[in-house]
Amino acid sequence: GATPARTVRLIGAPTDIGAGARGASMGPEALRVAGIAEMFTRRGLTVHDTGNLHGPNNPCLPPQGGYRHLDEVVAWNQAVHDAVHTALAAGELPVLLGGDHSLGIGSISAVARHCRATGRALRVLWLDAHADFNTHDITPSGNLHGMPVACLCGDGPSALVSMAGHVPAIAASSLRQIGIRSVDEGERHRVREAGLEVYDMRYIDEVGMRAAMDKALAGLDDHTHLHVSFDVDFLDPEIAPGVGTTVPGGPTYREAQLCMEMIADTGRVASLDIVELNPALDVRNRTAQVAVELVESLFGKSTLMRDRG
Ligand code: HAR
Ligand code: MN
Ligand code: MN
Ligand code: MN
Repeated sequence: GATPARTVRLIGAPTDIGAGARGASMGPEALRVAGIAEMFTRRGLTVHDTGNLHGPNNPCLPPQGGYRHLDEVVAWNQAVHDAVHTALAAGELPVLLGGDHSLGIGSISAVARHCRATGRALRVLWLDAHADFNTHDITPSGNLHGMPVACLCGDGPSALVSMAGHVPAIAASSLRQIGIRSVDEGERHRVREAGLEVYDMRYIDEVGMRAAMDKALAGLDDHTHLHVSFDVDFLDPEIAPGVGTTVPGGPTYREAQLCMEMIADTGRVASLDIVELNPALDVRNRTAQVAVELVESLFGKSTLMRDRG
């Protein structure tokens, strides 16, 4: 099967437009300061940093019709979609430096568009404390970073739902959620109804990260495009305090490393989002550094036994 691209394109999207807390807009620069480009170079990849996208400022308004900042979220996601799609069309591996997780709509819509055009299967790994499966009528906040999975699966405002050019952008069956431990009441029913494959913290506690990841990664073939959407609040707040919505009881450093290493072992990672990093809430850029260390494992860094150089 085709090997994923060896050139990484860094795409900064400095916005917190879909979040409740301000500050994820500083994520892209914090990741650069933590050495994300140098890390990819160490992994033997060519890095093409195309700088930051532009979009509307955060007007900090209350929800309207169940959405906060819908027009602005659409504008940012269109910019992300276009940049990610351009990178994929150029044979590069897009790495979205968020920004809040609403940007997963644009990013994964572009991936879905690309997979459809090239006849590839898609698997999306959603690493997150949250299911992000809310809709306008059940959201407790109106924040669109709590709705990207719903939008991608076809439930949401038309401008977001149709961004891939086909609706739904992805089948619910192509998704695996890992690390989930905060699901709102109405959201829980929707997750069950849609039959999402969720490896929540209870499951990981009971069987361990290894068995959970074996299941989440089952059924990939040589042509599967593997997209990783890494919401940094996936991690336990003890190791990742720099996020807007911390939820205790997440994966430890070692569990997260194993998760990333097992994904790397598939050799199929073809696109990545790093989202929800909030430098305003971080301690000396520690969360950014942890994120970079984990992404290094996601791209094949391993300890002695399995090191591939
Ligand atoms: N479930 C809550 C809501 O919809 C909080 C969502 C927080 N989302 C993120 N991304 N931080 O996962 O408002
Ligand atoms: Mn999220
Ligand atoms: Mn989250
Ligand atoms: Mn509705």
